[in-house]
Amino acid sequence: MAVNCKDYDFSQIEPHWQSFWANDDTFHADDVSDKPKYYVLDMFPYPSGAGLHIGHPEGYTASDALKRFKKSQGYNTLHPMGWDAFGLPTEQYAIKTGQHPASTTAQNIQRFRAQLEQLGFTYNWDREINTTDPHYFKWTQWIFLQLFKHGLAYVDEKPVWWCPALSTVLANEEVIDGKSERGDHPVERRALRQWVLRITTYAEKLLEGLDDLDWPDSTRRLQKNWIGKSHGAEVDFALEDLPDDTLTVFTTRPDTLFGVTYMVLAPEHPLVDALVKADKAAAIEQYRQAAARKSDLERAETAKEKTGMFTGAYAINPINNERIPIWVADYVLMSYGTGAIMAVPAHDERDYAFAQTFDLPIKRVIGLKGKEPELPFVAEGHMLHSGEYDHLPSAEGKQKIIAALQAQHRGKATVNYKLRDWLFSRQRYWGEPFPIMWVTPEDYAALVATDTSVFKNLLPEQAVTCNMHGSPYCAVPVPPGHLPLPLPEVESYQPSGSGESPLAHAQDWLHIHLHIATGDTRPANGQSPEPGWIAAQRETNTMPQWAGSCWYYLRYVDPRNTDALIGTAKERYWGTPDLYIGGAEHAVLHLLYARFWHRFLFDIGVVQDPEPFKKLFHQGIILGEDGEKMSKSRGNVVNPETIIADYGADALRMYLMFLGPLAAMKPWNTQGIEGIARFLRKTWREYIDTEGSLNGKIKAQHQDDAETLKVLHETIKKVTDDYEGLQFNTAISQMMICLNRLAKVEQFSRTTAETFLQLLAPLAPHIAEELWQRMGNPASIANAPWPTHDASKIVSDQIKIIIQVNGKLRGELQVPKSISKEDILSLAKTQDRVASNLADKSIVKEIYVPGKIVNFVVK
Ligand code: ANZ
Repeated sequence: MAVNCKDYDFSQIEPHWQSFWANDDTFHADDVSDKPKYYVLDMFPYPSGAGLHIGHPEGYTASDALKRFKKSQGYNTLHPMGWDAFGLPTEQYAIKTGQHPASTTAQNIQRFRAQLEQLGFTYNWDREINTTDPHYFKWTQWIFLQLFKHGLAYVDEKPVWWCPALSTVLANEEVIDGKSERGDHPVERRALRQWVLRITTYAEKLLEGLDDLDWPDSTRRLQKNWIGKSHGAEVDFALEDLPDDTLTVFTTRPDTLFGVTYMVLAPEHPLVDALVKADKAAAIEQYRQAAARKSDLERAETAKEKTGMFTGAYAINPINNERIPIWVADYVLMSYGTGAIMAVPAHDERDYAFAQTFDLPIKRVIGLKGKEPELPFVAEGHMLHSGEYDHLPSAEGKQKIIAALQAQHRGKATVNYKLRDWLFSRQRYWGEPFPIMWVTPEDYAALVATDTSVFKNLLPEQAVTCNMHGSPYCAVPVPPGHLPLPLPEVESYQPSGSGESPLAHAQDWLHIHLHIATGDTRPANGQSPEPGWIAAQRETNTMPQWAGSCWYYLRYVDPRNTDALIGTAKERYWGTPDLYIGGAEHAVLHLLYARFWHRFLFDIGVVQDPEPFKKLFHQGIILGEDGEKMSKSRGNVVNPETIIADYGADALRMYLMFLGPLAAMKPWNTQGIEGIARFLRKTWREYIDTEGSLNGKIKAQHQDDAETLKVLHETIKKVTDDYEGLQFNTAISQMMICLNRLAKVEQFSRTTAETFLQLLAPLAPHIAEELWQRMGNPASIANAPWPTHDASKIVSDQIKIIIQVNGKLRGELQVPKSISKEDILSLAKTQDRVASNLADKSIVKEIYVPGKIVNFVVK
């Protein structure tokens, strides 16, 4: 049923077709099929209270268009949507209003979903997921338990931001310039018990895997730098006062060993206490405490003024036995390499700045082809003032020095990664609870010794342990049969004053008795456990928001499976997404974490491919009309709902794709959307007359003229290629050319009319569907097979000309058939290889065989 309107009334047409697609389930994805599959994935949104912003429909229009296009090409398509719904703003709203985060989340999701439907996005809503739904996070918890069992999860004391005034842990984004965002109170670093995932075990695989991915180069480069593989050496320095100890440093430049003028230990380095002279101990302790209040990021900043203190102790340079003073300074991080460096101020920027601040000697040991470039000189060059190594290229010297040190057992070649293990816990309410219980080492031993225990195959080879209130505890997993472990109800979403998460308020949930054989639990109620039961305390940390988004694309394939994360047959059919579209702000962490989990799931046999996202595309940021970032304070925010009300969803969709290349950053332009709206109204008029009937121009039996057919087939070809390559703006330009042709001729054929609608449908599906129906075709237009172009209709008026000099091939040119002899000859002379062959020669004759060859005869 079409809509009854004479003019292009999108406010009637669009809702009509949106409910048609939903009721008809037009875009249903079959679980398995004989058809080839096409899975296009959007980065799922955080359902914030603010609703959709204009950046959402940009990427989502591209993916929706691609899905519609691929369906017409005969694919079984999957285009799902869900909600990355755990998150800080929802928790803060809960703290402020007392409203349960789950109900806020549900409201926000409803609003988001309605907004997405208004845009004509036909997601596979029967596969919708929500990371905060216990049916979903059961499997997030399950993956964590696999990581735990395989020794990839451990507990460590790690520094977090702590605000004494608010007595709470703060996230990085809640700390601004060393003050709490809320209340502007000072914050400090404080070590808390945290879960950590051993992503570093996967560093090499994550690096190697990048090579085969069809990703933007910049994103691959960012991942590579984040993993940060450095080739270098560990060098052992003897200590003047501690003959039994050595000071080992990591350096990427062993070739600068002769230029070392001081050493630096990180303030946390274990040798500091032993090395520091008594008269300096108090001052160094104070320095150390100040350093503890800074984050690694802050300490590593090159621009920061350098601070440090001399310990009074000396090391011995293994290459020349020089005495080197040892300093403590916070620009050296305990978390990288060995936590100690040999400083070469002549060839390292930070060492140079430090040496200048503290007036330490600077010794040049690398030069450039006999020259002495300005210091610090950090590039490679030739070695100077380096004894027997003088004049060697630094790369060669590096290898020779490593070999020499190795021979004397004073060093060895090593590789270091910047990548750190992943701090995987938060002291928050609104996150996945860890499916972990803590028991005493004695009870753990009893559990391990019980053959009939449900825990038998769930424990890591080495127990995961931690200290709580001064006593040791061992981690026991919640058995998979008892998952999901839901969040407890709490009275306050405020963190506990001791830095534990709000989960610590739920006393009945926290203190339990655990049945050794079955894994059953019940509240401890202050009682001692009965025989067969042991006392346990639940983990109160929750997982970070990253957890749920690490694997969601797998769950869409099999969202209601209660027995497995994903069923094997479905996984074999759907594999991983064929295309992933989302913002470049996720270029590092989300993509790296997801790749880590996916590779792990591959290693334990859950998935068939080692990489989750073979093809990735980032949509560009849309700026305000003033060319600035959209922001409430600037008042330049474009609200999708207003645009839809004024122009319709089709106009918004098309305009978002017409703004410029999808990947480009581009400003919004209100005049531009007017242009698109005109194009849609003009399309309507070519098909529907002012009475609301089919336009008499469209004739079933009409034979289109050659020019019309040429434009049409060019359009089929261009639009098909452009959709495939996500070049929607140029596809639209071509459709405009095609429409102009249709408007110009007196009549055009029904086939042409239908083909044009099919090309338009992926981007402007409502109007295309409406006109398709009014032409008497059954909905949906998406079910009609995609048109293919007829090459013979596109007779090119370009010809290829061969260019010769003295009969030898020197180039070729694509030119219009009608080109004049003068033009082709002068154009030919500008070709690189032609010009070089004409240089210093005189032309005797210029021959042009029209449409074929230019030949210059020279001597
Ligand atoms: C001597 C040297 C001379 C260095 C020179 C550089 C240039 P990447 O490439 O990032 O791996 N370094 C080592 N451990 C450190 C730590 N824990 N904190 C701060 N700096 C550390 O950098 C490795 C270089 O960073 C190492 O090589 C070391 O300085 C420094 F002309 O050693 B180099």
